[in-house]
Amino acid sequence: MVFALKVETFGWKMVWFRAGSSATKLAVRRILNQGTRTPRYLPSQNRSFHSTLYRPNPQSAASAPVPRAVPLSKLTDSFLDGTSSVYLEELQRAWEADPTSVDESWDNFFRNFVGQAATSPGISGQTIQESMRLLLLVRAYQVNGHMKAKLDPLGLEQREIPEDLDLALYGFTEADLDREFFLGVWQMSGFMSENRPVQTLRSILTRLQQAYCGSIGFEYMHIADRDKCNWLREKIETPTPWRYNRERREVILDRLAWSTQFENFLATKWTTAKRFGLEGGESLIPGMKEMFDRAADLGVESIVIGMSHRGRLNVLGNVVRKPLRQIFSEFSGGIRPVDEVGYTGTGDVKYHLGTSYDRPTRGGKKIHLSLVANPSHLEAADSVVVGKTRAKQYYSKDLDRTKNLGILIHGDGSFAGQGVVYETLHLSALPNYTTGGTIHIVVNNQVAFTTDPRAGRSSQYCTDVAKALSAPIFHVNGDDVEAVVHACELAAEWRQTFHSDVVVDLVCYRRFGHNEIDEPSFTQPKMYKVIKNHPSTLQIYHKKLLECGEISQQDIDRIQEKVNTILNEEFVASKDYLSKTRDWLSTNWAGFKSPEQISRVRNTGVKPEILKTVGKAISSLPENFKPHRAVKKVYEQRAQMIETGEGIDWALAEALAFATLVVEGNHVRLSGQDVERGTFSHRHSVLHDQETGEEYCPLDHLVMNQDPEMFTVSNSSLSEFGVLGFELGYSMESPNSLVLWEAQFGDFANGAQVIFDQFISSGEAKWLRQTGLVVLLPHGYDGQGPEHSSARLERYLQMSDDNPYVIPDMEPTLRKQIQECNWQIVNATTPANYFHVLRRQLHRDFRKPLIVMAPKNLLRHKDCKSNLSEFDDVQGHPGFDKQGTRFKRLIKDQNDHSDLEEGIRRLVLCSGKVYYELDDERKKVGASDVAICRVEQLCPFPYDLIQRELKRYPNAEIVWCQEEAMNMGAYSYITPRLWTAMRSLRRGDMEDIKYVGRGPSAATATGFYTFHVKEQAELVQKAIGKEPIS
Ligand SMILES: Cc1ncc(C[n+]2csc(CCOP(=O)(O)OP(=O)(O)O)c2C)c(N)n1
Ligand SMILES: [Mg+2]
Repeated sequence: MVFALKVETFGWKMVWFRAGSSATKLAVRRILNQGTRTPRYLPSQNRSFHSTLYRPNPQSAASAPVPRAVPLSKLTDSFLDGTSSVYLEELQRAWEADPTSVDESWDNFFRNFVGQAATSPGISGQTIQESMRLLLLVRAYQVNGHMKAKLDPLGLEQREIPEDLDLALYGFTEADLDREFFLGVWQMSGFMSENRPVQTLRSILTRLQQAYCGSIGFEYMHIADRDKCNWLREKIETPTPWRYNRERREVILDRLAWSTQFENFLATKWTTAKRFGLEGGESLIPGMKEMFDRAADLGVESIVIGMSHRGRLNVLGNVVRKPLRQIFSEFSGGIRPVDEVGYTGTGDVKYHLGTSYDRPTRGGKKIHLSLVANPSHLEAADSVVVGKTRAKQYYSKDLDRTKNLGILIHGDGSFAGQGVVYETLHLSALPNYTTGGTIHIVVNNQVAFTTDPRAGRSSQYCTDVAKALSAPIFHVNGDDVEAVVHACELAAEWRQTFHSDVVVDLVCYRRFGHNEIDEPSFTQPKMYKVIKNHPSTLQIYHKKLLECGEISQQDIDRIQEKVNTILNEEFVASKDYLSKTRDWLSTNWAGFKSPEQISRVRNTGVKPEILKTVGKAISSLPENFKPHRAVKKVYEQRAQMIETGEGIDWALAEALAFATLVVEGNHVRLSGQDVERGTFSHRHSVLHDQETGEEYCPLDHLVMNQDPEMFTVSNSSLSEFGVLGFELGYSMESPNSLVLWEAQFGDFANGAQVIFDQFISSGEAKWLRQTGLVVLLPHGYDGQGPEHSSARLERYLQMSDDNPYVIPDMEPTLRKQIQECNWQIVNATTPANYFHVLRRQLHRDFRKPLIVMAPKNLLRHKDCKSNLSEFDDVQGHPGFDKQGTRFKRLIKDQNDHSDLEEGIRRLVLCSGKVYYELDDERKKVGASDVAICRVEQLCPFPYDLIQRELKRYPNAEIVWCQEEAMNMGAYSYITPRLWTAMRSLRRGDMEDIKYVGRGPSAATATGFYTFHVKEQAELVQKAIGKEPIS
């Protein structure tokens, strides 16, 4: 009999492969694969087939093994290798000797398959082929049931239903529907669970359809983890369909009414205003609110939300609870905020603004909600939200990441189309970037502006990108508000259970045009014909509730009236509403100065003894640690530099800046591609033991019991847009941190251009949110070709908002120049100056982004060294000038010039590493009548120091020298400002500014090294040479 079973099974398999479609073959292959991939998640004793636990049987404990049921998928998988048949034989022999010695499900199995008397008359005659087919049928629903789900509220979707959902494919007919089948499978949940092994085919099919083909389409079988799939099956394949009670339904109704009436109200009061309404997708609001309530029940205390235009005002008003009167007031003309300090920035359109609020939840808890401000650029705020969430987790010591949650609302077009979605998703499981899962909701209105999905994406669903991350995806019909709520709750539960991303694809429609004054029928005539006659989600829900008799027309009217009354009251109150900038500032930033309030310039020098102590800590390694030979040498040299106080190089200066900030209690975080070692092998902030591979980061060992995250340096994923956005979001959460992002080479930063243009350069002006983010952009012409030379300094300078024709108050006690400017751009040339500019970021009462043209060859340049005395705050030391030790915005000539040098024939102003080449040339030709000054801070322009130098050299020809092409570098930025500085001293006109540098060029640099050397030599010679510059 055992032999017969084996042959039969094998025979089935042959038949199957002959008859099976490619889809079913794929399913079989998946089953087999899953069988081999998942064991690493199983408890160890269950890993192998042969180690199945036996149930002790008092009578036959010694003789017969007591097996547990074996997953049938495993049986199909391993029947071919013979080992399982041995096991089965054993099992069958044990069962024949004593049917109670095996697990109940096996008892059932053998009763049926070996033709013994069945306990249930209906099961008799079930063949092994039928079992297998039934399993595949269930499996097919799990995999592809969503293809048959009723997702489109408009009923326009034309999807081909996969043939593997067809009963006939499995050889079943009508006649089989009332037969009972055995289905119990070990370590499976839901339908295949061993807890409900026997069911009629009809009931299996009905429940499969209800579970997988109703208003929610579940996509999760791409997840390799068996436990996660089982968890979902447990929730999906419930014995009876889920249902909300009357009380819950009333809450859902109320929330849907708010969502719907809010849009209606705006539509009637401001008929021609653009608001990017939610009509057609109103169930988003009850969905989000119920999701938040569930999340709060499960421990979430704070939620950071990111979303674009669609439904944003509705979310702001109804979910985040921005005062309705404020929203209405902004609609009526966007009154500029006024408050005691008066700074207003430029403001932004109403559907970009953010806000935050503490909201009571259904369960009686409070949850903090913040909606981040965002630009028009779809999806650009994704990683900003995630970064902010991660920062919240750090500051609130949310170690298991269950208290702070990030939620992103997407559009269907943008989710599928924008690359930053993928870049953000890929941060989700990285140790230094994970937030324990983001919940994504796609407001899938099946159109993007005027573009249909078939023209807008190549994937079946707009959410397919998330499958790469093994995120479950719940597609849900937006017209079934209860299904939306259910999917949203499930998403919250998933996130709190598995700490990973999950997607709710809310399939809805857009009742009007892209915005309210747009005509959709130009491009989607058929769709809009259907929409015209389609009842609203609220009307559909009213009907459903009235039909089931749970809610009366009076209840409905009461809710409607209440909502309308409040909307009207708020509208009246909006007329007198005066917005305050306070509404925009978050609590962590209390006490920080707006550009209106002066923040005193502070010293950034550090006490010598602290420098020595931290210097030692960051240059020593544990005794038994075995670094790479070359790295060991680097560390020995660093220790030597600290010891002698001489020759401190760039990397050590940076480490000293980080270390001193950390010991002062600040959080420091540096991220970017390969930043741990440093692209140029100079940083070595994380060392690797050459024998054990163990890592050691000296900056993690500065203070006793240092929180390992207090100093974070982390290689990032190979993304600019995603990672820079993340760090920006991170930096905005708290001012007490130095957050840095480093580009591998400066020009790669243009992959993150949106973050520079839309956020870093203009975020404060638009949204009154400060950030002290530091961006390190390796820059400098050293012959490596067009793609590795330029960080495109000109672009950052061009976006600077300091007025080129107005000199602001430069008096040290009154100077607010940096506060008033949108960002700072520096090209420091000494390690000490780099140290001070980093420290300056935190040693002030405001925060301002800092763009650093970071060096490459200066990292090892013999002259690019500083002494420790330039880092300290000791009077009389070289770094200490009249105001103490600070970042030098301009470094004057190093030739010990007096206050008046009438014999200097030329003043060469430059910035960055070309200085060292100019200085070399000057030494070479003995041009002591040439002065060279370094503009270390390009933006805002150091008018005071430039004028000081102009006065020092009254007879000098004024030259701007740069190594970049004329249409690049700082030239265009410098010229009008230098002229303004000269003009007020009557030192000449625009044409008196002489240019030395490369000519205009399309590419940033030559690809030929020899040509580079020639060009470089020529420009340096010209700048120093005797010939007047034309
Ligand atoms: C990066 C970017 N490109 C283009 C646009 C212009 N734009 C605004 S809305 C929109 C369509 C968005 O479609 P979808 O993501 O489906 O959102 P919906 O408006 O349908 O809610 C486009 C192309 C934009 N805002 N951002
Ligand atoms: Mg859309």
